[in-house]
Amino acid sequence: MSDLEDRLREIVGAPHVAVDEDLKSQYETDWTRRFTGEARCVVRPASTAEVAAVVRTCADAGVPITVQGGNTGLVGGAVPAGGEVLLNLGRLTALDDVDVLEGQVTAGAGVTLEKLQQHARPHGLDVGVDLAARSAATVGGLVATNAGGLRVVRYGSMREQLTGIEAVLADGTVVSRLGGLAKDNTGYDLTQLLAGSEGTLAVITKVRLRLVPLLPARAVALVAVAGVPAALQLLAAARAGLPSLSAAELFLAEGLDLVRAHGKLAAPFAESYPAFVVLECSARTDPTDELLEVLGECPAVEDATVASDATGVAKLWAYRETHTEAISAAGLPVKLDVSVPLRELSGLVDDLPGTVSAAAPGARVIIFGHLGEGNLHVNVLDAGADAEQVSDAVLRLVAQRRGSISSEHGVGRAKTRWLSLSRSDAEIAAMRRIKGALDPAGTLNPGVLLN
Ligand code: 2HG
Ligand code: ZN
Repeated sequence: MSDLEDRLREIVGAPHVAVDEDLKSQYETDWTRRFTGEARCVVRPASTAEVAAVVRTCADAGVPITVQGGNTGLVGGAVPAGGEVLLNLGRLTALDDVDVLEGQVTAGAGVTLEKLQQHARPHGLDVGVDLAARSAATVGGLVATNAGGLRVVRYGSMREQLTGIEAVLADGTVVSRLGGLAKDNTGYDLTQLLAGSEGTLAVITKVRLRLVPLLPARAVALVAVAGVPAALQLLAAARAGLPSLSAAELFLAEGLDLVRAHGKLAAPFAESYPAFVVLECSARTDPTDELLEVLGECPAVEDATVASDATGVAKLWAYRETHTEAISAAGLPVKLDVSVPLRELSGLVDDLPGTVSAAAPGARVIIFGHLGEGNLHVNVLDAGADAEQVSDAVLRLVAQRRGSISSEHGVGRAKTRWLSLSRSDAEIAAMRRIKGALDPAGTLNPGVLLN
């Protein structure tokens, strides 16, 4: 092997540099199986100092780097295009004690969301972000992609949880801002700049996160509604009437059929309905009564089933949370994560099937997502060779309705072509200048976000 691999072995130890295909392959394909590329080697450092040395060594050699956390992304942002050093941060698992006074914690980039939740909860605190990939998704990746998930309606996305960051710049310099000051107006906010930068500006090695009070009492309603307008009517009632509202999710009849077949789940209602909303309330004391009151008064509710015990809650969530795996088991979907203003949501859902079948005759569309943010996960199965046309048609439709071509999954490699549908030329030019200033040689995640 070449000098570069030898130097990387000196930095992280030989067992943590993989060059053989059978050792590299698990890192080279993303969760969707759609995005894959060959890494020159996979390097797994265990500390910030090791990351800095790896980045500096690659920069000196002029070799690009692909940065990877838990590899649960869905837009090809953490897998190589071909020839990069794949920098996997899964060994950065340092986890500081929970700072109960500040209500914050500092975690290494490789700590999984689930591990962080388990760490915070015994202190009566919790992580504001939660999502189905919690057991594998790492906090570094969640911050780098500004992940959203199931509780954005209450606590915002990952950037809202962030109070500080430690990162390695493209030349190997370490910037560290982990003091977690609640107020700190001392110039450009590098922490927030790196949130959602998808590994293109720096390698995030540690994050400092604000925690939220642990709310152990949960009540979940699965509500059958007549369609998206009714779902929105219920959302408005829930926002106004439920101070404990912690999630408002949407799925449709086609998705329900798929998850039921995949997970062998019972029908939630005796009759069939076109659309379903999951409402979750979380509080210190059982919020079931306030949830039932809102459901009882809202004319949009066709039928509802409510649970507040852990098993019942998990059963209801399964109808929504297992969409991704059920779709993946049915084929290789085109995954489009989009959002539109809530007033445009119903029109978009109406237009999607026609738009998709015009682009890919015979394709199936499964639509679900985060109702509170107008965030739809448009999954298209059986698009075959027409995948690119489907993406183009759907993303243009979203742009016409003043929406975003990437709501919470990022741009990755999947959507660079369409960035101008959501960002003006002036914005993209400013983004390129930021990229040029922080990574002048373009070695960090080339081809991701900006092409
Ligand atoms: C979710 O909300 C995730 O479950 C995955 O963002 C979405 O599979 C998808 O398209
Ligand atoms: Zn989602």
